[in-house]
Amino acid sequence: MTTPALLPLSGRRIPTLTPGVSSFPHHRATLRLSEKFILLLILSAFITLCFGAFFFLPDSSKHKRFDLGLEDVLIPHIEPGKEGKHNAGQIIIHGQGGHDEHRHKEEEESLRDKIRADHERALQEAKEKLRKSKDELKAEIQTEKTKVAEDLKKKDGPKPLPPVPMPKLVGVNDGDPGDPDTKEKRDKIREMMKHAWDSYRQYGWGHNELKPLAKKGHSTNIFGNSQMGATIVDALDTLYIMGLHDEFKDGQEWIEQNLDFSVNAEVSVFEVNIRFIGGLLAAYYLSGQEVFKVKAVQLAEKLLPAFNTPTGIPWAMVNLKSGVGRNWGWASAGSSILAEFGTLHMEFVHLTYLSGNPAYYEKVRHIRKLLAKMDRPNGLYPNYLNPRTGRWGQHHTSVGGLGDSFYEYLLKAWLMSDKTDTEARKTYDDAIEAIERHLIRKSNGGLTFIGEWKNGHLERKMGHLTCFAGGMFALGADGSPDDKAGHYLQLGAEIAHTCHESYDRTVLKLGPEAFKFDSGLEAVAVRQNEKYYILRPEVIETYWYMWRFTHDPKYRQWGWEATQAIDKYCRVSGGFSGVKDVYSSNPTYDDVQQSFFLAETLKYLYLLFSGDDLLPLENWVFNTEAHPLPVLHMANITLPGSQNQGLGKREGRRLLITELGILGCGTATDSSTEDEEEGTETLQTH
Ligand code: DMJ
Repeated sequence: MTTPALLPLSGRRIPTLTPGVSSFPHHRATLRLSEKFILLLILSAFITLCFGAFFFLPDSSKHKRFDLGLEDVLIPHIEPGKEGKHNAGQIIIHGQGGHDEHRHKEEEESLRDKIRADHERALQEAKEKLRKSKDELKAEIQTEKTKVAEDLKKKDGPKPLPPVPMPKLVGVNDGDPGDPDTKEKRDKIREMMKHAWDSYRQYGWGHNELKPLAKKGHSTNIFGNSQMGATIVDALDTLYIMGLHDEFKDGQEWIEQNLDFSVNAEVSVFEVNIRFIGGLLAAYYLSGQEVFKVKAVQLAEKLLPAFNTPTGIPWAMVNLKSGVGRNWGWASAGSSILAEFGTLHMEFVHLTYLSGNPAYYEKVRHIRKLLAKMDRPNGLYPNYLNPRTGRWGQHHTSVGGLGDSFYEYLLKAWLMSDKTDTEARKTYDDAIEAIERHLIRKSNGGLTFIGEWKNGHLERKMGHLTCFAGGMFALGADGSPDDKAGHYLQLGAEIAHTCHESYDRTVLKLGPEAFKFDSGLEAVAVRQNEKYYILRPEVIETYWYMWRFTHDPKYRQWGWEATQAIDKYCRVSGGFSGVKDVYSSNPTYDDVQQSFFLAETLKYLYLLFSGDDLLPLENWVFNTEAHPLPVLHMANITLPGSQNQGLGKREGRRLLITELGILGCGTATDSSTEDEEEGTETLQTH
């Protein structure tokens, strides 16, 4: 029996206690009003509760989910055999759709394996890190930092380059030679340029180079697996000075629309610098088109991570996307190459000048300072330097491959600075003095040659590449110490003569890659793999410099011989090709039209048959890929707002130097940093 405990006391009747009789009446006909109200309240509360339960309590599937272990809910499901391919973050809930126990276990096992493998990999990486030297770790961290900084910069969008005073540009076109015969020859060279360009345009457009026989694009490992139109960039300034304006425009358009450096390609820092940055800078100065300057600076930024080594000597190669650098596998003991890290100065000074970013100049200045502190065996610079230890590799010295343009850039740094960079001039003079003492000899037949120094022994062999040195000696004659200008001009003439002999003693009248002065041999190649000619410019380059300094007609005559030989033996319907044996009357082709054929060989030939007013040497310095860069004469520069107008040459120069901290002269900002000092501590001198 239920006790009506809920009834209010006021409603209870106290029954009389009569034994055997019920205390309460069995029924009552009606409820009181207050009782009715309370009952209604209870009923409505009950109904509300039921509704609430229906809508708000979790359904059964949710209950099921809560029943699963935490691991099942939070760890993404990895289907066996599909590791690494599943959608990142996609969560598959176990326990649904009837997964059986076996599958569940397999998945757990696969997860554990993955976690184990991850741990092992992390452990391995940690061990490798520990094995690396402090300096290498520092360099790696620096690379990462640079990358993060670059990514941040990218988010803000590219910063516009600051306006800088433009050097007054002298002699950028025409150069009419005057007499009709020379003009005809010059026209022929222009026609050859057009054939080379048109063929590339038709069959190799956008590729780095051209295969003129296969009639398709070509590339080599110096450009990685990129398709960066090396021929277009390398050829631009030649097109410009030859007045091939439509072709120049076509090239410019391709660059505007297609030249992109965010590519996953491992490229040669040296080659990209001399061909691309040099080519773009020259195109900018000649044409005034901003796009070339912007692209040059963008590309240069991509090269900077190559300098993140323990010593600051750059790697030979860098991946343009990741910024990871390394050296050529063939180089002595992991070394960087003298002619590569020593051939950046001219372009990097201009990059700082045009971008206002001191980083470029600091990098090359650091290299120079580091080299200045090192001992040099017999006063010579070995071709190999280890960027980790700062020690020389093998003691090989060459004025040809691996060494050549290092010496060239010392002289040209001085010339480009309007002869104020006297440190560069002194370094050049000392180096050439040691080279003359140890490497330059006369053959039995009276030919002056430059041999190769290998561990204290002179190899009596000269490379085609070494032939550029005739022009370099002539260019450096003025300003040489002890009034030796005549001597150096003479030395230039002797080298030009020897190199001409190397051409003249072949069947095709084209020079071999290397030639000997030994065992009765004079200026001829011996080994089969030294008999090729790949459209190289160095001999013609020397003819041109000798022509400019002497106006001896034999240089034009020799240049014309070479032009005819190239046109006769290297020209094919799809362009120009190198030949494999210059001693064979029936040579085979190598099927490559090198980009330097358009940048250098044809440009030097064209200049040889032009007047001296085209790109005068007082105003222009040619980089090692024949890209002309202006001398930074302050007298010729008008600053915007004309702060320095009316200033004398000296004051004007001081202003430029102080503003930019460049040109390595006494008044320049000293950019040496603590890092630099640290870097040199690791050096071992011999
Ligand atoms: C060019 O790329 C440059 O002249 C470089 O300095 C070495 N030689 C090649 C052409 O022979």
